[in-house]
Amino acid sequence: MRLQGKTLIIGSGKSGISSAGLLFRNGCEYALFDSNESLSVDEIRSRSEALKDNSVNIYLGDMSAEDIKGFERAVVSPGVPLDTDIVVKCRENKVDVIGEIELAYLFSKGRIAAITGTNGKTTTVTLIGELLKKQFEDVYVAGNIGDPYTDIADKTTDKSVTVLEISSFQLETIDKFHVNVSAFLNLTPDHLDRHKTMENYAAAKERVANLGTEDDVCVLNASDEWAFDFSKRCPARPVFFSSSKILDDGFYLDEKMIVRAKDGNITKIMDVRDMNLVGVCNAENVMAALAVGEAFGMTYESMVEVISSFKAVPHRIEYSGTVKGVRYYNDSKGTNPDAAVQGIRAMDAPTYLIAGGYDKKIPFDEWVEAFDGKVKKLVLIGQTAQIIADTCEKYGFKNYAFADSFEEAFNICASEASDGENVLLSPACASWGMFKNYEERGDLFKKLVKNLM
Ligand code: UMA
Repeated sequence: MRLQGKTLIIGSGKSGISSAGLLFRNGCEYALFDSNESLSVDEIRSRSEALKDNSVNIYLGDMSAEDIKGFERAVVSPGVPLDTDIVVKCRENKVDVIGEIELAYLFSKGRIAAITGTNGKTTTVTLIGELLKKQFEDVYVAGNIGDPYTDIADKTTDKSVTVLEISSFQLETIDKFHVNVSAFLNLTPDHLDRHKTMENYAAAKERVANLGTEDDVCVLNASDEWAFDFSKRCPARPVFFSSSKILDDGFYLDEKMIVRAKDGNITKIMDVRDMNLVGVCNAENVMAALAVGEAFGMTYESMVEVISSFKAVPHRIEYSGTVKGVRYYNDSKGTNPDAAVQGIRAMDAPTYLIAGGYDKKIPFDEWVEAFDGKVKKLVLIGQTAQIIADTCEKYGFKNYAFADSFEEAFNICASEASDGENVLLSPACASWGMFKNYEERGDLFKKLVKNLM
């Protein structure tokens, strides 16, 4: 497909580079903008065949209204807030503003499942990908998970099934994006520096099923007040799951058994103790995945086979080794207090916790309350260190220390923890400002554990 007119790609991260690749492969005209003027044009060009040619303009820092007027549309990377200068200028100059997901969708074929929610998206999306690969030949997994949708969109065919992890940032800039099966897993405070209120954040998440019809399915968590509330206005057919309620119609936990209630019948699907994933949050992820698989016509039997052998995804309460009887866990994906609560809950011994990072303006109260005698010592890093310390004081938790670097925090924990205790990296904050992303932070943790061995 060829898009009419010239496209301005905003952001030179993964999404921007992949968008350029998609437009390049399809013979479209485009240019790239990044507001970071300290970037090097040569370095950006070296990152993709699509940017090598000098005829592709790369703008850094700012753009004049005159330059902007020449574009038909702008494709915004998810990390670029919509109230930034460049986006405002595009709109003022009648340039259509869409996101990278929308661009990819214009080139996409086949059926699509899109999963959103504050926590559990990556595990759920990865598991759904594995389930669907058992039934379908041409399955793609992409999106916020780390592999941009624009990388694969033009490779899909009518027979493809694409499973997408979609963030609230990405949902803000969709327009025609219509998916066959969506899931809204949960909503807890996150990204409030950008969305400002929980209502705005929820509204962005709800867009996942915006264009749904009665022929589409939207999987919703009946135990989550925001997801459940959405069922009242969701245009797609809701299918519920719950870890705390018994449902007349839906997937729920009956003690340790995942069951499916439908048309007055109850089908036992699997015992959660037969899974390699731990914690209630993972039981919820599995139920959501089962509901998505069901919507694609899969049998419970074939799904259970896949689920039984499925292992935790990297950086999500990932066991990273034992040194001198101390067990190390990497939960770098605990990038907000709610996700990090799950990390603490999964610990079964006194725990040295490394936390802190980029300030997303989220309160830490519930997270500190979840320490519940399990956190023996907390070592704080990053922008939020003092804010977290103040919250600890409020709840009478005194055993915390500050570290100037990630390595120092790790060394404090490694030198003080003794046989039978745990060291957990579960920062309750994004890594931005100290690391490129949570993967880099988690990888450093695992490297430091290896160095001790
Ligand atoms: N930039 C501007 N102007 C701005 C802000 C940023 O030009 O005002 C530029 C930066 O200088 C940088 C580029 O934009 O060069 C970065 O773009 P980006 O932040 O959108 O990052 P990408 O590398 O494109 O990665 C994005 C997602 N990042 C964010 O949403 C922040 C990745 O999710 C995603 O994997 C990737 O697209 C592929 O789809 C990461 C994430 O942290 C994992 N997501 C958040 C989360 O999961 O909580 C939402």
